[in-house]
Amino acid sequence: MQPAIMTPSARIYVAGHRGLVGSALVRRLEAEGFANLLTVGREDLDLRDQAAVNNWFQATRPDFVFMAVGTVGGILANVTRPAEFAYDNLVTYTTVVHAAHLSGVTKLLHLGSSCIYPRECPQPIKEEYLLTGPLESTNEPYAIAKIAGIKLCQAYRQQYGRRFISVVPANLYGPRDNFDLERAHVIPALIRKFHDARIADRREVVVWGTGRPRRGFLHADDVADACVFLMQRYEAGDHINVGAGEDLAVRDLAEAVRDVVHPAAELTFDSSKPDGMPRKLLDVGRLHALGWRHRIGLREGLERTYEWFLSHQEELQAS
Ligand code: GFB
Repeated sequence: MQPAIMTPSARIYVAGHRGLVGSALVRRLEAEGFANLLTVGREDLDLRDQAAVNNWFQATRPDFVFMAVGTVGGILANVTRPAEFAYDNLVTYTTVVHAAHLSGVTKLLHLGSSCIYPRECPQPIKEEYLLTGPLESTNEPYAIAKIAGIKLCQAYRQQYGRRFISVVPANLYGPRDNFDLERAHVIPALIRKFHDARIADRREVVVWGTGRPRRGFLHADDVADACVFLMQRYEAGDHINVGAGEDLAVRDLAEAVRDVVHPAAELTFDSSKPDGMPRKLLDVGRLHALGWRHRIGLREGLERTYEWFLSHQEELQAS
């Protein structure tokens, strides 16, 4: 199949443009000179409303869709709001994929998540391990919605010949992340905790869990770069992993954040909090074979994210 190339005048819809990945995609696409970016806020379009989504697609006629939208959060948010994570995501992926089909979108890219793989997966995790074992319980509803998104894309490919693809990123972080401790993933949560401790002239910082789980991280600008790359070149129905090909223990991550934000701090581990999956390191062999590699190392990415956090204090306090 010939790749579907995004020309500079292509109409490109970034669903979720205010989020971590969506905002990175908008920055990336604007920097590349794509002039017809389409975005719409939740106050103007409820993506869980199929009729409204159909009407919006018919009116705006996107050629390409980056489905970077959804209800997301860290381990605690997944445990406390499983119904929202299931309903919002299952319905949103369904409405967007179906409307994209009805309106004849040229190509759509769905963003999965590394939590779709079985809890006890061999590592690094290859794409073919999907649905080979039970999921991690702390994020099962969210993972099932993400898997449903992948299967929807495949079903519309199979039945209608649609060019709908899925990418599965590592744990993401970067500017515009959620720094609210109830909702945050581990990196923004630790930035917030070390920052607050530094401002209060306090040394102790509490890290959830045992510190032993291992995670692979990828900066939002890198995932945006990979998504644009794959939109232009990847035509297969199988989902594809996107990551840096490296992981580290939460303890080592906490020490790295400490070094950037509050070097005098001391770590305490609260093992009453869940660890989640023991390890999530994506195998990125397929992606590397296509010629893509990440650019932003963890230390640089943490520094850039902390700079963003410092320069957006007012915005973060208002939200
Ligand atoms: O980033 P995180 O919430 O997501 O947590 P998951 C990663 C690890 O960091 C877990 C530990 O072992 C946490 O216990 N951790 C330590 C902390 N301190 C903190 C803290 O202050 N806040 C947070 N949030 N974690 C999510 C899934 O899993 O990852 C989602 O629930 C999704 O479904 C997302 O896949 C990418 O990697 O455990």
